[in-house]
Amino acid sequence: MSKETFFQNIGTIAYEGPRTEKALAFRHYNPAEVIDGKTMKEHMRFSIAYWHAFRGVGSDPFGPGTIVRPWEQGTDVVSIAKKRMDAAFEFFTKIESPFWCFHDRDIAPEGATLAESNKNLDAIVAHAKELQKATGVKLLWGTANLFSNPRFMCGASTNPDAHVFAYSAAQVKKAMDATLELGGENYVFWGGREGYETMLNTNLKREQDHLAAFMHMAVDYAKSIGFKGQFLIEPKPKEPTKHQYDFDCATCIGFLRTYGLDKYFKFNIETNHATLAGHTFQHEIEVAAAAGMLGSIDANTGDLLVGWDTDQFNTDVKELTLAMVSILRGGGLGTGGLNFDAKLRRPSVDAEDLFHAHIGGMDSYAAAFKIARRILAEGKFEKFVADRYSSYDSGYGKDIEQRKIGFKELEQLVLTNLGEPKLRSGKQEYLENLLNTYLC
Ligand code: XUL
Ligand code: CO
Repeated sequence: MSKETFFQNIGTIAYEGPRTEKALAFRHYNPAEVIDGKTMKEHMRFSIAYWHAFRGVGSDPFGPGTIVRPWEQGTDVVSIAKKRMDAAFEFFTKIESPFWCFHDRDIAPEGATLAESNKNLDAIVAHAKELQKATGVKLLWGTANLFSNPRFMCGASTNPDAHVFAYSAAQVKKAMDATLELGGENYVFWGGREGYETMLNTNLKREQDHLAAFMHMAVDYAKSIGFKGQFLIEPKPKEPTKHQYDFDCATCIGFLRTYGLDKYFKFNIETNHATLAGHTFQHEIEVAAAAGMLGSIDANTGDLLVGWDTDQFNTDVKELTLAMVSILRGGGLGTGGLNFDAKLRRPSVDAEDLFHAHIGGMDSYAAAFKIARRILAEGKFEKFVADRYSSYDSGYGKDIEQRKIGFKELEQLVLTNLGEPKLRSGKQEYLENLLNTYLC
């Protein structure tokens, strides 16, 4: 790593325990703590999102950026990008994050031509490779930005112009090369502007066919270069377009199965995208897990009172506990991780705020992880749910599950034997109180 340090007054964040008065310390995330033969660092698989942590400047539709970083100085854009990356790896190391994630255009400046952009990316990827080697920080996933440049104003692979499709393919090819070069464990597809505003100018069926063709090309290309990482789709229901094609996990499962793509993909579930779709975070995790497609998490949250993607750090231990219960019950995240796709609020202009933000997110997830493990180990909710469905464990219930019985037999059973079902309480309030006994 470069000798210059960028966060001079801040050292490596240490675990100080839940009662510490120190603000720049972990209370629950103890990276070295071993649980079931794995360190907390290995269990949590935290990742820092380059675009927010190192490209976010606090701009919003009403005003420009507020956040000024000392490493953003100079005239040569590639040199600035390298310096920025030095600062980023210093941060990843000090915050004890084992992983990071990027979009191609976050890490390297876009050039005047695709060839120039590719050259810039090559230079920065080489630099990132050295920094990864020096620090041990690994790449969770890479992706391509197919939404910022005006050429993508009507989508990338769903663009009505085949020229834009071709450009998008070329860009994703290069981003996959970069991800492979950096040992990325996954590759993410977020639908960017893959959606539409009005049917007056849109052929929905053709656009969806084109999206599928693009995904098949990506699968073929990954095979051809020997990329073994997991492909992940990141659903989002709206924003920037009114109708995004990758609305939620259920919609994406339908799409992937329709086009014979399901065996190649899992999901990268983002909390704020789940809530924009009118779901809870836990719901999306359960839908993905039920399909065997739980892949990774973009860890953030929205604001209950705001209807867009505010990408905030999530410190709601109750919500995260429910999510962790579903993640652990679903078999964990495999090659995925917990990526902080979250940004500082506009007035959070100090470098220190970047630490406070990630400490809060990491500690909340770590606390949730520990509580969820206790909940599952004690098995009270699992037992309740198992009892609730126990009528399907034997007799005609089992026959229903095994599809050995039909309407006629069931009608006969009700008429001659079963009669009127007895009402059984769902006990929601009791269970909510039980959940609170783990939280406070
Ligand atoms: C956008 C979003 C993206 C993806 C990666 O809402 O979440 O940053 O995570 O393209
Ligand atoms: Co995201």
